[in-house]
Amino acid sequence: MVKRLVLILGDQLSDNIAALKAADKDSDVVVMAEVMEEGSYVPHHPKKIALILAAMRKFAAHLREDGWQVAYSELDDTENSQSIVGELLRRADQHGVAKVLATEPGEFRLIEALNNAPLDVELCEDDRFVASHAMFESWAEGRKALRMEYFYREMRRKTDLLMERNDPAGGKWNYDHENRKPAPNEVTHSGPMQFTPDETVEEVLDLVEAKFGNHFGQLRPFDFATDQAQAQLALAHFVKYALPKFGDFQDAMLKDNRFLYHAVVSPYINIGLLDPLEVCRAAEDAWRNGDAPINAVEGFIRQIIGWREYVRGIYFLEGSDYPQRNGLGHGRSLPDFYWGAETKMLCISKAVEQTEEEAYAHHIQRLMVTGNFALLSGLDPQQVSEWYLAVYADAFEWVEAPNVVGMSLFADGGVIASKPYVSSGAYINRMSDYCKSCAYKVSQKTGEGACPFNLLYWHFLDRHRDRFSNNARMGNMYRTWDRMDEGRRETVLSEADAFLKRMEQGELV
Ligand code: FAD
Ligand code: DLZ
Ligand code: SF4
Repeated sequence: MVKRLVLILGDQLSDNIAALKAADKDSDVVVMAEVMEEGSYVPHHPKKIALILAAMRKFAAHLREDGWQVAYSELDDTENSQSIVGELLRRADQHGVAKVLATEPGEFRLIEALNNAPLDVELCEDDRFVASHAMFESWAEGRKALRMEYFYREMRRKTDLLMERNDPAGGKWNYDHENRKPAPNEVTHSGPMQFTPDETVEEVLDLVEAKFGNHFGQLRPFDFATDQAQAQLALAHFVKYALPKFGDFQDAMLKDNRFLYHAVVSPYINIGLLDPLEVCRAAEDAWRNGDAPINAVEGFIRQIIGWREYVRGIYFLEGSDYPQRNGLGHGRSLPDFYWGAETKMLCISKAVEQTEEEAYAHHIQRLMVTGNFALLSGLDPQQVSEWYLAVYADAFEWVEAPNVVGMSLFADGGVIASKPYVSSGAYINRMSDYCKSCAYKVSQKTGEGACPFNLLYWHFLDRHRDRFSNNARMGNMYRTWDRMDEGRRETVLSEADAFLKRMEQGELV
C-alpha cells in the first residue's frame, strides 16, 4: 500500500535531496512532472527547458534502477494537468493518499502553491546548502550591514575549505585583488566540455521545439551535460584545463570567446547534478596538488560557498516581496535589444547574442554590461529580473533575484551592495576587447558617437544625487562631476536624455 507521495522538482535532481532521505522506498511513490506551468511562468530559454526535462527523465530512470517507484508525467501525456499541484492531486487520487513529502522549492511562488494545495504537504528544508535558514538568520541578526565577505569567512570555517587550522590557507581570506586582469590576447582553454545528445535528449529537444519554439533562445546545438556522470566529467574538465587561470581572467570579456576560463557549472549545481561542496573540494585538491594557484582556487570557492550561499540566505531572509522591490523608482521598459533586436552597442549585442545561443553569459557580462546598462538607463527592475530569470540556464528565483534586483540594480535599497555597480565605458574598455570594434567611441564623452555608457553614467549619478552623494564610496565620483563646468554637465545630461528618448521610441541606438 502506498503511504506518501514524494515530490521531486526539476531542480532537485540529487540523490541526497531531503525529501528522498526522509522517504521510504518500499511504501512511498516518487512524483515527477513535466508541466507547462513551470515551462512558461517566464519565457524560459529553450535550452534551459531542454536541460531540465532531459535531466529529469534521466534522474527518474536512475531512481527506478535504484528501486524507487516513480510516477512520471511527460509534458505531452494527455492526462497531464500541466501544473505541479495539479499533478500531485492527480497522483494522490490515483494512489488514494493525501500525504506529500517535498523539499522546499527555490521560489516563493511554488512554496505558496504547495502550502495552499488541498493536500497534507510536509516541506523538508533543502539541505544541499552549507548554511541552513536558521544559520543565516542567526548570522544576520543584529548586524547593521549584511556583507558577503564576513559571511564567507564563516562558511570557510564551517566547511574547513582552504583552512590551515583556524587560519585561511596562504594567510589571506580573499585574493580578489589578483583576479582583475584585463582580457588576455590568447585563451588557452577551449571552453566547457560538450556532450552529444543521446536518444533521451533528442526526444526532449523535439518536444521543446514543438512546445516552446517561440521562446527567445536557440535550442540547437544542445551540448549540456544532462546527468550526474556527465556533469562530473564537465567539472573535471574545468578543474584540469581552466581553473589554473580562472582567477586571473575572472572579470575579463572577449568578443570572440564566450567562456574564457569560467566553469559553466552553475546550471548543473543549481539543478542538483553536482554537489556544491564536492565542486569546491575538487578545486581545493587542485591547489593542494600544486595544479592551480591559490588566487584561482580561493576565488572560485568564494563564488560558491560565499556568494552562492549568501544570495540564497538573503532571498529567504528578506521574504517574498524581495523580487518586487524598486528602491530607485526605475520604470523604463526593457528595450527590444535585450530580446535580440539590433543595437550599435557592441558590448550589449555580444552579451545578448551569446545569451541567445548558449543560455549563458559570465558574471561580468551579466553585471557590468547588461546589468550596468539596465541600472544606468533606469529600466524597470521587475522587467529586467524577468529577463534574467528567463534567459539563463542557471536561473531560479532564489539565486537570480538577489543577483539582479539586489546586486545589479540596487533595487533592494542596498541590502546586498554597499554602492551601485555602475561604470562608464572605461571599465568595459579596460576589461574587454569590445570597444575596439564598436560603432560608438569609448574615449568620446559627448557628441556624435559618444559611448552611451559615458553619458548615462553621469545621468545616473545626477538623478540620484540625494540618494548617493553622501555614500563615502561615491564621493569621488560626485566630486569629479561637480568639477566639470556647467555647460559640459548640461550637454552630458541633455545628450543622455536624447539617447534615452531615442531608445524608448525604438530607434536604433
Ligand atoms: P564561474 O564564474 O565559473 O563561478 C563558479 C560558480 O560560482 C558558479 O557556477 C556559481 O555556482 C557560483 N557563483 C558565482 N557567482 C555567483 C553569484 N553571484 N551568485 C550565485 N552563485 C554564484 N548565478 C546563477 O546561478 N543563477 C542566476 O540566475 C544568476 N543570475 C545572475 C544575474 C546577475 C545580474 C549577476 C551579476 C550574476 C548572476 N549569477 C547567477 C551569478 C553568476 O553570474 C553565475 O553563477 C555564473 O556566471 C555562472 O557561470 P559559471 O558556472 O561559469 O561561473
Ligand atoms: C524551470 C523548470 C521547468 C522549465 N520545467 C519544470 C518542470 O516541468 N517540472 C518541474 O518539476 N520543474 C521544472 N522547472 C523547475 C521549477 O520551476 C523549479 O523547481 C522552481 O522554480 C523552484 O526552484
Ligand atoms: Fe559598449 Fe561603449 Fe565600448 Fe561600445 S564603446 S562596446 S557601447 S562600452
